[in-house]
Amino acid sequence: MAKRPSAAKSVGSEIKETSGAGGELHQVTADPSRWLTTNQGLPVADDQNSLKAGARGPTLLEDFHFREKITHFDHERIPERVVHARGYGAHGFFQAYAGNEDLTKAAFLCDSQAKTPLFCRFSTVAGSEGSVDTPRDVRGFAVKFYTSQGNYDLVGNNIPVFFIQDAIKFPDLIHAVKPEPDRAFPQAASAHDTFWDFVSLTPESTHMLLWAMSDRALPRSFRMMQGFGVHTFRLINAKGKATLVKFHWRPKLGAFSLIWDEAVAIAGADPDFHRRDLWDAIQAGDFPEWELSVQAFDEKQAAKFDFDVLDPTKLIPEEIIPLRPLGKMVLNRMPDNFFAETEQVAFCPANIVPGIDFSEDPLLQGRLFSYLDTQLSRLGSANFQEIPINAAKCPWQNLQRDGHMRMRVDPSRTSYEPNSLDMTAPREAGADGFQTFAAPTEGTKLRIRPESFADHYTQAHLFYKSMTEPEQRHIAAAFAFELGKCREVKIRTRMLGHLQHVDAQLAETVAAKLGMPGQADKITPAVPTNLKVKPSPALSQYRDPPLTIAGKKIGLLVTDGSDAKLIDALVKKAKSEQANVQIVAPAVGGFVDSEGVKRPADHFLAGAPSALFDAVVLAPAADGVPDLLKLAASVDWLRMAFAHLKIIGHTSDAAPLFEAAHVDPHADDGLVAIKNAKVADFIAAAKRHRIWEREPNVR
Ligand code: HDD
Repeated sequence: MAKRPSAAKSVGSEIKETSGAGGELHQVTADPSRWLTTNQGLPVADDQNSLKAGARGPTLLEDFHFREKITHFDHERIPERVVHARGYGAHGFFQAYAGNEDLTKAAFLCDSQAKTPLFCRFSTVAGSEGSVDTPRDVRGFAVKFYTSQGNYDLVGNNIPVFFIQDAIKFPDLIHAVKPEPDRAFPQAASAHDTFWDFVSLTPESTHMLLWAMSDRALPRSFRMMQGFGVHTFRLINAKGKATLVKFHWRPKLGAFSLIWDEAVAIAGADPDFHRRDLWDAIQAGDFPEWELSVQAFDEKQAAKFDFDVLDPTKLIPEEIIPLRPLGKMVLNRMPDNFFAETEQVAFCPANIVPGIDFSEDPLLQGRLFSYLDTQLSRLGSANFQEIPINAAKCPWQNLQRDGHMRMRVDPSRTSYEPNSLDMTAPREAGADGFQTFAAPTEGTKLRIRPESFADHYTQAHLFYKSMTEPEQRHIAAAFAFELGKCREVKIRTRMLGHLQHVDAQLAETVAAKLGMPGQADKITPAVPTNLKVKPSPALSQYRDPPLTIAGKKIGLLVTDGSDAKLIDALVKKAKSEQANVQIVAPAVGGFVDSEGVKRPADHFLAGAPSALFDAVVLAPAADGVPDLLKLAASVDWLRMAFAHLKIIGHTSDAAPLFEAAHVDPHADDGLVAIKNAKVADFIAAAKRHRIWEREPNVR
C-alpha cells in the first residue's frame, strides 16, 4: 500500500470550486495522498474493527469513531418529495435568441451572448423514489435558471394541462392517486379505484385524463419529451408592457413515446431506463437540447377565446397562437452526487425574476405557497436555499438571520432596517428590483369557481379528435386497462358516462373493451361539448413525426461467427446518424466474429429484451442459430420487436428464428432484409420509428 504523508498534513480535504456551464458548486474532492479522517479531521487508524473490551468482548461506548460513523449513517435519509419523488436531473445552460426585448426585460431572456447556468430535473409524479421509470404517469419537467438577477424556476410538466382548476383540491388528487392508505398499493400506478373514483367525481379532470391515457404518459426518453409551463404567465418588457404567455419546451430529437406493453417489459428489464438513457447520452457527449418558446397573446385576444386562459385545464391550440422561440437549453453535465444535487434541489414557482410575472390562475396561486412550505419539512430548515444546488449564483444579501444549519456568517452588527448604525446594510432596490405587475383586480370575497371554467369536455374532445388513429387506439386501450383494474362497477359506469361527452366512438370502444356496453351513467354536463371545435393537428405526436434515428438505440443480435463487415457497417452508419448500436450476444463475455476477432458485447441476451431498443437487427451466424433456438429469450426478442412495431433488420441466416417466432419476414416494410452488409435500407426504414399499420394485426 502506498505510503501516505504524515498526519500533520492530512487534516481535512480541500474545497474546490468546480466550473462548467452548470455553474459552481462546492465540491469536496477526495485526495488519495491523505488519510481517512473522522468528521473532526482526526486520522483514523483502523476502520475495520470497533473498539472492544477484549477480542471477544462487547463494544465500548468510548468508540467515538464507531459512534460518529453509525450516527451519520442512521440519519442519511430525508423525507422524499410528497409528489415527484422519483426524478433525475442534469446541469446545463440556457442561451436566448436575439430579439426578445419586445416581450420581456428578463436579463437571461434578452442577452443572447450569455449562457445562463441551469439545473433541470425530470420526474414521475405518483411513484416513490425507488419506483420504476416507465409507469403510465405525467412527467415533471422542472428547470432552475441561475440568472444574474436571481434564480428563476420554471416548474412544469410534459403535459400542457392539469387535472384540477384550484390548488385546494391538490391534496385530494394526490391522496387519490397514491397507494391506497389501508393496503399501501398499487405503487406508481393510477389504475386503481381511489384515483378513478376521485377523477370521475371531478369532471374538470377529463381533458387531462385524455392526455394521461395517451402515449404522452409513456415517454421514450427524457430527451424526447416536450415540456410545458401549463399556466398562463406574464412577460413584462422594459416599458412595463405585459404580454400573456404559455411556456413550451420542444426537444431537438423530437417527441417519442413507448408502447404500453413495451413500458411494462422495460419496467422489469431496466427499472432505471430513463435515468440510464440520460446518463449514457450526457456521458457520451451527446447533449440533449430543447427550444424554449412561448405562445404570446394579450388580454383582448384572451377575452375572445371560448375558454378562460386562467383555467389550467385548458390549452391554446398552436393553430390559434403559434409558438415563438426564445432560446435553447442544453444539458451537458451530470451531477457529481445524486443526493447533494438532484435530491436536495428545491424548485419553487415563486422564484421569479424581473420581466416575468404570475397570472391569477388559482392553481398557480396555490403553488406559490406550497413549494417553499414543502421544502421546510423535506430539507428540514429555512436555510435550505444555502445548499449549493439551491443557492443563487449572483450575489444575495438580506436581513434574514440564524436558524437551523445556517452556513453563512453575516458579520454586521445590525440585522434590521431602517438602521443608522450600519450604512453598508442592504437597502431596497426600488425601480431596479422586482416589481409586481399592477394587474387590475377587484371584487367580493368568494369561494367560487368562475362560470368561464365550466366547460369540461370540449377540449377533451378537441384533443381526442386531433389524434391519429393509432393514438386514439392507445387512448381507448389505456382507459380500458385502467378502468379494468377498478373493482367498483359504479366507478367504471360513471367514467363511461363522462367519456360519452368526450367522444361517442371512444366511449363505445372503451365500453366494449370492458365488456360493459350500454352501462354508462347518464351525466348532464354544465356546458355541453362543442363537437364542432376545430381539431389541432399540432397536438398529435405521430401525424408528422421527425424522420430520424438521432439519439436512438439499435439492438444488434449476434452469435459467434456473425459477419464482421455487417457489424462495422451498421455501427458506422448509425453513428453518422447520431444513433447508437448495442451488441446483444448470448453471453456477456462477448463473441468471436466471422474474422476470428473476439469482440465485447454490451448485453447478454437474457438480460436485454428487445424492448430496450428502438430498432433491432438479427445477424446471427448460421452455425449459431441452433443454439439460439434453444433460448426462449431469442425467440421472444424477435416476437416482441415485431409486436412493438419496430423496424427489424435481418440476415438470411436468421430465417429459422422467424419461423420459431411465427413472424413473417416479409410481413410489412418494417422488416428489412440485409444482404452483403448493406445497411442503408434498414437505417432508412428505422427512421420511421414504428410501423403503425402493423398494430391492428398484433394487438
Ligand atoms: Fe407541483 C413538486 C409540477 C401542481 C405542490 N410539482 C413538483 C415538481 C414538478 C411539479 C415538476 C417536482 C419538482 C422537482 O423536481 O423537485 N405541480 C407541477 C405542475 C403543476 C403542479 C406542472 C400544475 C400545473 N404542485 C401543484 C399544486 C400543488 C403542488 C397545485 C399544491 C398546491 N409540487 C407540489 C409540492 C412539490 C411539487 C408538494 C413536491 C416536492 C416539491 O414540491 O418540491 O410542493
